[in-house]
This record gives sequence, C-alpha cells and structure tokens, in this order.
Amino acid sequence: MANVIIRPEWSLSEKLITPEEVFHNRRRFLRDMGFAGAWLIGASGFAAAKDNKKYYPAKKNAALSSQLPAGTKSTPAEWIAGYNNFYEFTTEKYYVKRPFYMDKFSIDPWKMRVDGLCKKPLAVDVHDLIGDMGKKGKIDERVQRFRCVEGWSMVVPWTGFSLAELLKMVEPKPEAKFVRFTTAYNPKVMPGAARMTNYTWPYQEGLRLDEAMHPLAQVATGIYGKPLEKQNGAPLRLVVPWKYGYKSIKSIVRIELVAKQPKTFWGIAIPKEYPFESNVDPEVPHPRWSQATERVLGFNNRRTATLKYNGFGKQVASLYKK
Ligand SMILES: Nc1nc2c(c(=O)[nH]1)N[C@H]1C(S)=C(S)[C@@H](COP(=O)(O)O)O[C@H]1N2
Ligand SMILES: [Mo]
Repeated sequence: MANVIIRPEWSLSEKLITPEEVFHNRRRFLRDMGFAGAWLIGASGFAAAKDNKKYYPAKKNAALSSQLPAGTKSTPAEWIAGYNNFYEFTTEKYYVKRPFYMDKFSIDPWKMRVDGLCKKPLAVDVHDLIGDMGKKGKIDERVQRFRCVEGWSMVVPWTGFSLAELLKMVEPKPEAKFVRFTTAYNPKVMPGAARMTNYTWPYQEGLRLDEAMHPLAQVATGIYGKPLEKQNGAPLRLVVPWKYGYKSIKSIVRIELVAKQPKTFWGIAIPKEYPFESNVDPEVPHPRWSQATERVLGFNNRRTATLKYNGFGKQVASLYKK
C-alpha cells in the first residue's frame, strides 16, 4: 500500500491466467509446521473445522448487503482469491496465494483470545467458536462491495457473524471504549513480516466500541459460500464494509477491549495517510490520489463512483453525528 504500482489493465488479467506456481520444498514445509504448532495451543479444532462445512453456504442477509444495481454479479472468485493484500507474506498481490507462502501457514487448530476490559474473557479454538455460532444460527452471507484505499473494489459474498455477537459473549465493562485486533505473527512462515522490519508487527487494527457493536461489523469466516481461503485471512478476519479495506484485519489471534484508541499497523507506518477512522468517503482524497471513483475488479475494471460510507450511510451515518 505504501508503494502502489499502477499496472496497465492487460497485465492484471494476463498474470491471473498464467500459472506461476513455485514448488515448495517438502522438508522445509514439515520443519515450519512444527514451529507453527508451537505458538498455537489447543487441539480440538480438527474435527470442528470439518464439521463446520455444513454452515456454508449460509443464508443471505439482504439488509446487511450492498445496494447494488439489479443483476450485479459478484466479482469472479479467482479475483478475491488471487489478488490480495497480506503484507505478512508478500507485497506482491498476485503471489500471496502461492503454495510457497500458503502451505506453511497452518490454520487448524487456531487459538484466539477475546479479553481486556470485559467480564468473561474467552480463549477458544476458532473452529469451535464458528461451530457455536453456526449452531446458534448466527452465520449469514452478505454480498458487499469491498473497497480498498488503493482505489479498487470487488463484489464479495462474505460469510460470517456480527462481531457484536462475539463481544456480547465476553460482556464488555463500561470502561471499554475501543476494540483492538491483532493478526497472527510468525516470521518463520511469514517472509514479508520477517523481511520488512521497518513495519511494526504484528498487524493490528482497531474500532471504537460503538462501531464494533454495529451489526455490519462482521467476523468473516467464509467467502463465496465456503470457508475462507488462507490468503483472505482464514480462519477468521474482520470485514468492516463502510471503511477502507485495511481496517478489515486478517487471521486474528486476539480481540481486546481497551479504554484508549489503539495504535494501528498503517497508522504507525504513515499516520497522515491512514487515520484511525478511515470511513470510505469520495470527498476526502488520499494524500496521494483521489478517492472519488473505484475500479470494480473482474468486470473489465469498470470505473464506478465511490459512495460515502461505501453505500452504507443509512445504517452507519448516525455513528458519526457530532
Ligand atoms: N493482517 C493483515 N490484514 C490485512 C492486510 C494485511 O496486509 N495484513 N491488508 C489489508 C488490506 S490493505 C486489504 S485491501 C484487505 C485485503 O483483503 P483480501 O486480500 O481478502 O481482498 O485486507 C486487509 N487486512
Ligand atoms: Mo487495502
């Protein structure tokens, strides 16, 4: 994001079609698996992850979906699975998905803590948590235009549950005013994080508590009617559809209720360009480019007007009344 390369449109599609797989070294894979196991506790996930398949595809939630012109199709799945921002692995969007990166990144089991200023802190294997939410009927699908600060978007069917459902479980204390999110960090299997030492790892993000409690703030566990792909932030990530994509932190290991506004990965790196709030707003240009329009990827990169709050003004504008 700090070094955006604008490619000619033809190179986008050409690179997607050309398979550029790098064969991974099996011995190294096994060694790193052992390491990955060390930072994850708990082992109940294996059965649960398999059982959870029954929750996909989930029932559609029209009220929490983007209002798109009738007949709008989702961006072809190869795009969201093949053009990714996940700096822990690489800044090369087309390469994140490669087995070279993804095979060493193990997501089952996956321990996550929800703690801080709350009455009932939680430490769970997320596969158990997903099963729990599924059983309670809290998992739904929301088709939303996902807007990156770089000026592109994709129409994505996200499956998951409202973050509010999870936060209610831990009972936030009155002192809790913000929520901090943290991505897994393991330089052994994250060559980007290992190499780019100028950034402050792990990746972290934050929301105000009232934003986090809005039903549109989603914990996504699936995409295109299936469990999430690793490159999209499996096993569980945030999707905050009225904010720029970098707020939607991937592969979360900790959610913490806090009193003060937390620091964020991009806020630390380039504070002037990535403010904490970061609501989608066509009238507020990024310091280095306009935010008035976006290219909807997967449809000849058609340029479309960007909408305030990414089209969710009716639902969220009241959060920002002064
Ligand atoms: N941990 C982590 N989360 C992240 C990022 C990242 O580099 N690391 N990139 C962000 C950005 S800039 C965007 S646009 C989205 C991209 O999500 P996608 O690859 O699923 O489209 O993830 C966000 N979450
Ligand atoms: Mo982004």
